[in-house]
Amino acid sequence: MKTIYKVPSAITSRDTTYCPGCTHGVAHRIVAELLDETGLTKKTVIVWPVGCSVFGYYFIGTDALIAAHGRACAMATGIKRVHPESFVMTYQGDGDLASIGIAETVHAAARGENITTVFINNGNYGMTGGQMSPTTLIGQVTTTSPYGRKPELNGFPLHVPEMLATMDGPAYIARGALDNPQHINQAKKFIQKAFTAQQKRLGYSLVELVSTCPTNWKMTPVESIERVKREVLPIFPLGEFRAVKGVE
Ligand SMILES: Cc1ncc(C[n+]2csc(CCOP(=O)(O)OP(=O)(O)O)c2C)c(N)n1
Ligand code: SF4
Repeated sequence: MKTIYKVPSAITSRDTTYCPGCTHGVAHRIVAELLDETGLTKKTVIVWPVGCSVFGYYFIGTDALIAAHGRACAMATGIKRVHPESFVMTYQGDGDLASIGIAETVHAAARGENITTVFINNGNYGMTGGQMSPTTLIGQVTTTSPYGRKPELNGFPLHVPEMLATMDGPAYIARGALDNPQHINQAKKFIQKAFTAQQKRLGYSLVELVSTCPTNWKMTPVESIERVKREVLPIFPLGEFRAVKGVE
């Protein structure tokens, strides 16, 4: 029988720790497929965050470190500068990257560090029980916004790609989503371009992935996918926000 779909070799045999319907697993899969396709697995170092993907090194078989909460881009900067021949990625949630780690992210982007970030935006702090994060939507109920996020109290959602795209350092900035096959294929293409940016030493690259957290959203997996389409994508539009010459 012809094999038309198989587990990428960069994925390990460990069962993941993710909840049913969580799109962290989908994000892992497309990163692993690209590592296979580019032949980069053996020279890759992934800096994992604090958050639900803290055990990511069990699931994707590259060299790996875990950064203190939010510090992934700072750690990746050091690794890449000391080992410029390595392919260096960070994988971070919205609490990790956009809250406690926003300074490290912005300055890595401003410096044009030759590293790649995969940014999982599920609109809350998943691991710690669903607190409000910088990307929580206006009106969204979380454990720390029980009456819904209010702009006068909590401010507005942070649009990380749009913000970074105003800077000179980044080579490639995009936002994809993981809610349907078309979007997953598009997200993979975006990450492939981010990989190209680093391989050609063009500067910092980041791809945000609009993701689900059914457990803390208190929804079924199907309801959480429907919520992404209905509520999240109108606020976080998909597309490429910056691509310098040479990224393809
Ligand atoms: C310095 C520090 N502050 C706070 C925490 C607690 N903490 C652990 S995970 C987390 C949030 C993770 O949320 P996110 O980055 O959105 O990732 P997700 O779990 O949703 O994938 C927090 C606040 C910590 N571990 N270290
Ligand atoms: S808590 Fe949310 S982000 Fe964490 S594994 Fe479960 S569904 Fe995924």
